[in-house]
Amino acid sequence: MTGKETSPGPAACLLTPASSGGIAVIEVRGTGAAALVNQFFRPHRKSDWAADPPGRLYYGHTINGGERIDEVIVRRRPTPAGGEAVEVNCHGGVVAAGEIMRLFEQGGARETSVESYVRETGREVGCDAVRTEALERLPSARTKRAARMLCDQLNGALSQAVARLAEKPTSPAVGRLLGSAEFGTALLEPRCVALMGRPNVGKSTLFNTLVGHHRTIVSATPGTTRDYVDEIIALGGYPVELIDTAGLWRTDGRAEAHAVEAAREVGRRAGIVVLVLDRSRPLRPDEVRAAQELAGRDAIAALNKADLSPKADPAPLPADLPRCTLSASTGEGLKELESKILRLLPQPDRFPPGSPVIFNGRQQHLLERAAGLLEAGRRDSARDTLRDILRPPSES
Ligand SMILES: Nc1nc2c(ncn2[C@@H]2O[C@H](COP(=O)(O)OP(=O)(O)O)[C@@H](O)[C@H]2O)c(=O)[nH]1
Ligand SMILES: [Mg+2]
Repeated sequence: MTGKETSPGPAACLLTPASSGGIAVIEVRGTGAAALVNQFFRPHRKSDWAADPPGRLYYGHTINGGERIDEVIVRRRPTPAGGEAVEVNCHGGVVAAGEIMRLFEQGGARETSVESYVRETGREVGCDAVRTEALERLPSARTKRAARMLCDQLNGALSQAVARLAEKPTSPAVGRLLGSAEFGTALLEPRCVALMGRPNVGKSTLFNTLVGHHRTIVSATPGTTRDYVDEIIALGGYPVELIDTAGLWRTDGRAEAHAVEAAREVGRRAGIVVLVLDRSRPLRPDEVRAAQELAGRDAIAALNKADLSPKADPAPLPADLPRCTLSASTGEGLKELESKILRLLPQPDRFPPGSPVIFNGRQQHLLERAAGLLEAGRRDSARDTLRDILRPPSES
């Protein structure tokens, strides 16, 4: 954002996604919004729509010179701050809405993103910073639980908790609130879960079963899926980025060394590693080495192909590496793997609906700073810092 957001002239925002759909909504707002739309709108019945009181709907067409562009319904929207806003409902899809956006830009409107539109709306209705951030983040929530958490914060759960803290700041209370940051982050930033293992152990099959539809190529020929494939799935209310690490595991002469390297590499990149093993064959030394490399980390050994008769002896696997047995083909044992993964994520029952939750780095950073100030006995500065969490974003 530049510091010149308050520049005069209306801004146009496509509020609906630029993809196929029944209708699209464009809002033009700021001084001169109605006059701008008026250049491109012919109401069906002759009216002085731009001068009428706001709130009424006008049916007509958008026009470019003499040419009709689309059939639209236009409404002037009353804004809380007494500003000007015009909503244009046109046909959906990328073409109609795109053409109208271009017309408005030719007429002098600035194009704004949905994010800055939402931010401005928050400011307009007098939201504090935290509630505005919740409003901004809500459209990109990936799971129901994430959306509900953000709705709670939009309704003031975190704002009230922070305001109470600013009145009476104590280290334990600040610490408790900080404890919610891990939950907030896990709901909004997908944790990576990487499936690793030798070719042909069933990584892609497991990936597809978990994703619930077939995006990767499943093949009986080892090493067919070379590309790194990922997909966001919802697991127990958390968004999780599932990664199929096909191709990372080399099986040439230095297989064991490569397995260790691969485990390290995947471990660095992924939050959680699922080491997939084929239970219908004896374990190989490189698999045991990879398992040892992963012990003590956020990792799980998944003994796959449980529908076939077992040939693998799991004894050499490290005792502290959680393990489960499953069949990616039949889905048997999948729930157990999922619950093992969920055990590595924050426990949601600590945050029942309505709980205040820290959900971004800015809030966490300021809360940590307040904690530090309290430790140092600087209570007044801690109060100011806590109030900063709620301070509406400046015109920056
Ligand atoms: N019987 C059985 N076959 C499986 C299972 N999981 C995968 N496979 C088969 O094992 C072969 C290799 O699977 P794939 O997912 O491509 O392994 P990747 O190389 O690790 O990605 C394919 O023929 C799969 O159908 C399972 O749980 N049971
Ligand atoms: Mg594969």
